[in-house]
Amino acid sequence: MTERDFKTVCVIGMGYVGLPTAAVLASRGVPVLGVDIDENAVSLINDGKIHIVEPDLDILVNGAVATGKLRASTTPEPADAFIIAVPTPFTADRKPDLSYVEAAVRSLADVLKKGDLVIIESTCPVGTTEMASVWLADARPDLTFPHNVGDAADINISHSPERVLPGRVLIELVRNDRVIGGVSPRCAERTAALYRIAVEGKCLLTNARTAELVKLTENAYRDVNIAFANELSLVCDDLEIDVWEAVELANHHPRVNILNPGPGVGGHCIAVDPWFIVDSAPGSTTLIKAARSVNDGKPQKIITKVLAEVSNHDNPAIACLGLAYKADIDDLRESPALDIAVSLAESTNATIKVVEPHIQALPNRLSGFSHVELSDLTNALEDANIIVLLTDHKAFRDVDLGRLTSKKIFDTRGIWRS
Ligand code: SAJ
Repeated sequence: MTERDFKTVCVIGMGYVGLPTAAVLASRGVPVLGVDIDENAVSLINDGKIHIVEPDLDILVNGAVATGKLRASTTPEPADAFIIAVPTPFTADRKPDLSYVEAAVRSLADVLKKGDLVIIESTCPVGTTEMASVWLADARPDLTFPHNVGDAADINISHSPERVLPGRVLIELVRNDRVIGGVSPRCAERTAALYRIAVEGKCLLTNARTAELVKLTENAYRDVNIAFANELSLVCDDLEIDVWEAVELANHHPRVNILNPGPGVGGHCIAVDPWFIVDSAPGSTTLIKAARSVNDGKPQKIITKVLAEVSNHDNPAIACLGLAYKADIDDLRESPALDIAVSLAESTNATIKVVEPHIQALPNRLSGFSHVELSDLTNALEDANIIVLLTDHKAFRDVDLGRLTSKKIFDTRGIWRS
C-alpha cells in the first residue's frame, strides 16, 4: 500500500502532536486538512504560521501551506484517513476525561465513507479505541465496524499512540518506532501503511487494547524512575549529601542508570497518564501510585526550603528562573515550576521576578500578584538575594556564577554544579 491509497488525510487537533503530524504528512506530498476548534490556531496555520513553540515546525508548516498540501479548518471534511490527536486530561478525582476524544470521534461520523481509516493518537485508557468503534457505529448504522465484524468492516479503526518528546518532535515523529494497535488485524495493517509514508522507524503491530496499555506503561515507567531520583534527593537532603554527585557515581555501575532529580514532574503526559492505569486497575498499582505521590510531593519540599530562607532576610527578593515544565519549551501545563512560583507568591510578600524566556506575559495564575513581575535574566539576578532555578533552559546554563556568590541559590535541576 502507498500514499496513493490515502489521497487525503484529516488530522483532528492542531496541538503539539497533531500539527507536526499534519505538517510531516503534507511535506511528504499527502494533502492534509488540519482541524481545530480554536479559530485563532486555524487562521494562523492558514497563514503559514504556528501557535506553539517547537524547533523547525514553523518552517515545515510554512512550506506545507505554501505548496497547498496543508490547510486548516474548524470542521472535518471527507478524507481517506482521520487521525485524532486531541487532549485526554484527567478530572479532579483523577479519572480520564474522554470528552475531547469522544467529541472528535463523533465530529467525523457524518463525513465517514466505506473504506475510511480512523486512528486515535491521543493517549487513552484501555478500551477507548473499541469504544470509539461503538460510538461511530451508533452514529452510522449504514456502515459496518471492526468491533462487530473484524476484518470485514467498512471502516478500519486503530490506536497508534504518539511517543514524541516535546523539543524533538519532528525528529522523533519520523525516527521513532510506532506501536499500532488495530481493533482488527486489518485495521493495524492499513494504519501502518499510512504511517510508512513518513515514518522511518519500525511499525509494530498489535491489538488496540495492548497498544493503549503500552503507551500508558511507557510514561508510568518514566514516572517511577524519576520518582526514584526525586526520593533519593530527599534522602540526600536529610543526610547532607550532594544528590547529583551520588547519582553520577552510582551511574558508573554498568547496570544502574538513575534519572535526574528535579522540582517535580510536569507536562501533560507523565504527570497524568499513570493515573489512567491506576483507574483501570486500582488494586494492583501500589508502585505507580507511590511514584505519583513522590513526584507530586517534590514542589512542596522546595517551597518549604525557600520560605525558610525568605524568613532570614529583611528585604527578600526572589528570582524564579523558569516556569515551563522542562527545558527550552513554552509549555506550562502541569508545571511544577509554575506551581512553586505561585505558591511562593501566595506565601510571601517578597518581590518575585520571574524569568521565562519562552513567554511574553505572566500566566493568569501569577498575573494578579502586585509583587510578581516577568523580568529579563540580568535584571532578576541582579536584584535578587534568593535565586530559585526551576527549569534548565539553555539561557540559564551560561550564567556567570561568580557574580552570584552573595546570593542564596536553590538549583533544583543541578545545572550550576561546579
Ligand atoms: N524529568 C525529571 N528528571 C528526568 C527526566 C524528566 O525531573 O530525569 C521531568 C521533566 O523536567 C518534566 C517531566 O519529568 O517535568 C517530564 O519530562 P520528560 O522529558 O520525561 O517527558 P515529556 O512529558 O516531555 O514527554 C513524555 C515522553 N515519554 C517518555 O519518555 C516515556 C514522550 O516520549 C511522550 O511522547 C510524551 O511524554 C507523551 O506525549 O506522552
